Amino acid sequence: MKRVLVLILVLSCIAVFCLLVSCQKSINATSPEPESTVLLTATITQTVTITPTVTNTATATPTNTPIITKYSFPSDLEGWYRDVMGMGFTSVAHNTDPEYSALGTTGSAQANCNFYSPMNLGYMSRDYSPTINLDGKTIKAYIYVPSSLAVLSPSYYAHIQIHSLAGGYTFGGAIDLDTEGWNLMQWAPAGIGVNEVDRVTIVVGRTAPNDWSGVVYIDEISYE
Ligand SMILES: [Ca+2]
Repeated sequence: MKRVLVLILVLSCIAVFCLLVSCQKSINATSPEPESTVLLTATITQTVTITPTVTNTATATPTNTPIITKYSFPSDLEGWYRDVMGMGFTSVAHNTDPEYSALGTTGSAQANCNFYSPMNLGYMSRDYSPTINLDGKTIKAYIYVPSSLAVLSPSYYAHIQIHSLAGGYTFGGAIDLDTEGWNLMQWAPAGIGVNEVDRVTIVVGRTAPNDWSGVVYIDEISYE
């Protein structure tokens, strides 16, 4: 009888042991994984704005462009053009023939002319933007008169004309084109708008209906 009780007790212990092992396995199976250690790396970007130091060196803004004191036309028309306000000039081209270049210089402006009513004026102009200041300046220009023009009576004339928004059109320095060869016209403009000139024009015109076609040359236009 004792042997039977001992056997039962041993079997019971074995059963309890097995039960405990089984429970431990179950607990391990449902336990959460240990939390990971997250390493947070903060990236700090710093934007640095550098503000330059501004030194105010501004001076008065000029209202006029620097004056080109002389147009000698060595290689082109230097901004001068046939102005449709005076269509007696049918075109203006660059001349390289030294015979028709004033004062022994190279090149001149060649104005091709056809004067017939109502084409009584020929204009060759140059525009300025910004304006130029001709106050106290003398404008000079040479014009070559061919014999066919010089013999006309009454003669043709030439003069210098300026334009400004303030003063409109003003002209001076008129000469009669009655002498063959190079002729000088000159004029010291004055009055309203002379310090803000936006256009200078060399004008050829006539006062009588004596038609003429041919060529005049213009050279050495200066503001001094
Ligand atoms: Ca020239």
